Amino acid sequence: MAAGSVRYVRYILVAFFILAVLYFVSNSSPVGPALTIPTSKTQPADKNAQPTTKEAPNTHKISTNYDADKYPLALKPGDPGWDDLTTINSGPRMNATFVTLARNGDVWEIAKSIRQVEDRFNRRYNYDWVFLNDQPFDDLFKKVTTSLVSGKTHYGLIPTEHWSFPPHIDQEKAKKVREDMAQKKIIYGDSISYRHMCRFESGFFFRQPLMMNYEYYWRVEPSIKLFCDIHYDPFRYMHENNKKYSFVLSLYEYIDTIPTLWDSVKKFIKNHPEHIAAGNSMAFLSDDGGETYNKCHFWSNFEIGSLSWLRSKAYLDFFNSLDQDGGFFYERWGDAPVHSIAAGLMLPKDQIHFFNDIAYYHVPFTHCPTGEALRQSLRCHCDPKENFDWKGYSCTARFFDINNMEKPEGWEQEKDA
Ligand SMILES: Nc1nc2c(ncn2[C@@H]2O[C@H](COP(=O)(O)OP(=O)(O)OP(=O)(O)O)[C@@H](O)[C@H]2O)c(=O)[nH]1
Ligand SMILES: [Mg+2]
Repeated sequence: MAAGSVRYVRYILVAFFILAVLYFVSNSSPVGPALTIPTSKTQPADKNAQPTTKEAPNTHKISTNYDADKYPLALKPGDPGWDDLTTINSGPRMNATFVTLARNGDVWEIAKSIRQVEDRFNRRYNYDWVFLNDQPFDDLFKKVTTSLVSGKTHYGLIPTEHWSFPPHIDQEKAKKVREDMAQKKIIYGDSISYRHMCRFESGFFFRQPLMMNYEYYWRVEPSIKLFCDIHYDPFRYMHENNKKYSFVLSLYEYIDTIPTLWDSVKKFIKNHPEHIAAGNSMAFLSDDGGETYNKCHFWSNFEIGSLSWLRSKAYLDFFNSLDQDGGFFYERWGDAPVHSIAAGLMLPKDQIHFFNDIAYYHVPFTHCPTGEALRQSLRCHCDPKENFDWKGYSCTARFFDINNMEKPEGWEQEKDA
């Protein structure tokens, strides 16, 4: 071969090598340093990320700059695209992920949840799924979940600082509380790990490195059920309607787990009036203008929400203030009232959404959409008698009332007998 041709071939090989490196870099998982908000797309690798076992190519571009009219959301029967539940959705994708906190032993229960989420929604959208654990995930967990998720899967190990007692907690006092709660037979009252879980879900899941580059999350727990088809992308609904938090079930909290939570909240309101939103949902949380808590909260085992809201100064100030007061350990504060009170006070009312058409079960409550025609058009398999929305122990009617929303036809027949 002539010297000129050899040089030519060498140029081609070098160009090919550069292209291969660029391709590899642009397709690697989004990771970032713990506890920092990303400022650029290129970030150091996450030391706690476990190797991803599948990198399914997401063929649909994540975009916030799209023509929504070109890809209408199929919100109700008859809308364009309503009848298409088989092809991959051609619309844009949000920067969003499913997220699950689980133990290795939860593998078969989370497998059931994933199967339902995929069958009813994600097989047409292929969103990613982040799994988080305080112990390393084992191969079985990774293999089973990766085989079920249609998008990319990522596995993260939670750092000890996010799953342990902060230094200001008095261990003796916390131990005594657990013993007292065990005597009173308060559910999970004697559990340390449950408390770490609640504190983690309240203050840390959204700033794990694997979560940092996402904008929206959808929380999924083991053993949940989805009863109806989901005909549109709820992440897009959140984005296009400027929603920051959403729920499907709401109820009253067990007061023995949060006796002083509202005192801490009032202290926060006093110290940080700048974080309290105009037009908030105080009326959902309190019947006396904020003096006392009525215990209403959104059930956080299902959530679709904005990660940047949770990472905002307002939310972090709120979490840090509660954490400092110690109620995650001196009582048994749950992440559900913590998220709910934060959303209720620091978001304007219209940024909280009730997903009526996402039918859901987590033991022991069911959200089954009211109205036979709706249930049939969504091909639901839930028993409407099980619907919790309008029962006496649900707070959903209150949510409708404070937002001047009309309750669906037939709701009165679903009240307590
Ligand atoms: N890695 C890890 N995950 C946990 C631990 N405890 C709970 N979780 C997860 O945290 C979430 C909430 O825990 P659950 O035990 O479901 O709590 P719950 O929903 O209040 O109670 P249940 O009625 O038992 O479902 C689930 O996704 C669990 O898999 C733990 O110690 N380690
Ligand atoms: Mg659960």
